[in-house]
Amino acid sequence: LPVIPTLSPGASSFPHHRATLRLSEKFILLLILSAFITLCFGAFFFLPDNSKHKPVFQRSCFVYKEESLRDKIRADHERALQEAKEKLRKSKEELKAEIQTEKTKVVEDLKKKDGPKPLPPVPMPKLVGVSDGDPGDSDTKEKRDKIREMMKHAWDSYRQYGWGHNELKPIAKKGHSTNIFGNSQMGATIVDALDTLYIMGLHDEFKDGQEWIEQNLDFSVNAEVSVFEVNIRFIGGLLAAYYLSGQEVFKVKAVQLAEKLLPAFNTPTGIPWAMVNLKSGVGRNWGWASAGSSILAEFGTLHMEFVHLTYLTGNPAYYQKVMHIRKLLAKMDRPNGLYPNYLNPRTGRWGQHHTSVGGLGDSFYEYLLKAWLMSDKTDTEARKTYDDAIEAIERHLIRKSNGGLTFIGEWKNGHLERKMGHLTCFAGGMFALGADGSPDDKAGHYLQLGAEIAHTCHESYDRTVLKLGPEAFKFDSGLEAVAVRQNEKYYILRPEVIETYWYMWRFTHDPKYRQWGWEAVQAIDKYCRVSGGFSGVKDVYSSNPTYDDVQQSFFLAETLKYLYLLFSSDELLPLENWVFNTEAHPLPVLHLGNITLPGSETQR
Ligand code: DMJ
Repeated sequence: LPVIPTLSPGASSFPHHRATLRLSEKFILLLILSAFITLCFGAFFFLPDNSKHKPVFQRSCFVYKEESLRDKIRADHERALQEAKEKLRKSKEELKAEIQTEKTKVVEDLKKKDGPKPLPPVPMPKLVGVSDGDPGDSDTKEKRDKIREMMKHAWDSYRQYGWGHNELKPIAKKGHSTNIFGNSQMGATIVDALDTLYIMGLHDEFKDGQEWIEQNLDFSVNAEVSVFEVNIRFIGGLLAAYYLSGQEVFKVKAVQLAEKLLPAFNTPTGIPWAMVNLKSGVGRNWGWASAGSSILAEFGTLHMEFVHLTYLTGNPAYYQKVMHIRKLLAKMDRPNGLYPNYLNPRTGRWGQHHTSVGGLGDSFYEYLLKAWLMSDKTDTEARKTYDDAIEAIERHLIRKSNGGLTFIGEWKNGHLERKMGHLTCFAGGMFALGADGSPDDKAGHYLQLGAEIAHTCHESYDRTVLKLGPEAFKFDSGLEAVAVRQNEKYYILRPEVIETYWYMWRFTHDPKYRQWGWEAVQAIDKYCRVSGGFSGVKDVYSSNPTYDDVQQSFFLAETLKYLYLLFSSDELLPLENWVFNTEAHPLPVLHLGNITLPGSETQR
């Protein structure tokens, strides 16, 4: 029998001249290592948090401080799962639109690599009436000073307690925001207030705002914002600040922001989504809107700002987007000649047949008229569309109450609801503004209609305890111009009634409009003013109102601006030369008879 040599145990059994391991040895080591890792992960994820063994494992696996890693992995998994679920739920068109958005983004990113292109020099339109607007008599001047002081109080309070936030909570004395701005902190009040500060001659405050914008206003944020609100408040606000002050920064910021809104138009029809994520460019609609629709007053309130953007940048895209919307609407059937508030951006079909001159419809009509005015009355297509729309509205929505008050109701599937919103009160000013140029020489008729709406809306203020108007008021069951439901009794510092007083004042110089405006100033100062700014109130029929604790940015952009203009001379921002966007940001008339906008050659 051959002698089998005995092996001495231990190290000598491994020849020490060998520097590398054999394959089988490597395999065993790998096995041990992976068993160890599996044990660590198992203990990490599957042992309950309260297990007494868990810390032992955690220590031995050197992952003692890795809690956040675990949470991150879990969150990533959940997010991926959620995204996959959402993708599955989406229609083919939506997915296509998303892919298009991604593509546009890649192209834009590539473009950006070459650095931002400088904006082309374009002539500044003729700016008339950027003046003090001294009203002349001392009484009016005193009243105007009071309004200026209110603006300062609103601004200073925001400066102190809400700076950089979108809005202010004047009671809690801290920042505030709503879903229209997503989870962004974009200083909405600063941008919205700039031109009011400028017009009022509050130069230090204006400079402060400008500095904040230069240093902080950044749109590369992962926030899902309302396209409409961002357009009217931010783009409108920045453009007006640019035209008034001539400071380039405002133009540059407006254009940067506008680029971020463009992906919202990547829908099967070109009707934009209501919301867009500024970072990803993904858009969607409000969950509450009928049949997944976009809203008439939202996609129909882009024209003024977008035409100015094309003018200032030379980029035809803005002009083309809004003209595309106009053309699409022109081709559609309108029930009873009316425009429903809802339009589905996937199918191009109307949603519910509801028509309103208040919320959801309002500024669509306003922008038709203003597109015509802003083009130096050359955009006759817009004027004609406005005239036709108003004619149908008069026929179906405008009525006189038993008590003789003219009101504009809400059309719901062929039935007229005898209710008017505070928002609808802007229409008095719109009718007056559109009087000149109306068909069949009906100028007198429309000025009269404006006066009647102003009167009705004043009544809605006068019939309350606080002399401030409710959100909505009825005209039936013997009740006229008063709110019936508790949730329609609030006043949130809205401007529409004062806006109408101002337009009526400019066209008639009837002293009652200044008197009504002054009543509103006194009521706001008495019931809405608090040490931390101005707040909305929850019930205008209660002598002891509670506050809603929000100082809306439109209070500074619109309410106080219209009041200030009401007590200024007509030389300040004449209506022949300036058109106010729906957030009261003045934009100069573009003499489009002499200018060809890029993109317009192919459209007309
Ligand atoms: C403003 O943001 C604008 O006037 C908009 O058109 C609708 N209403 C609010 C203020 O009430």
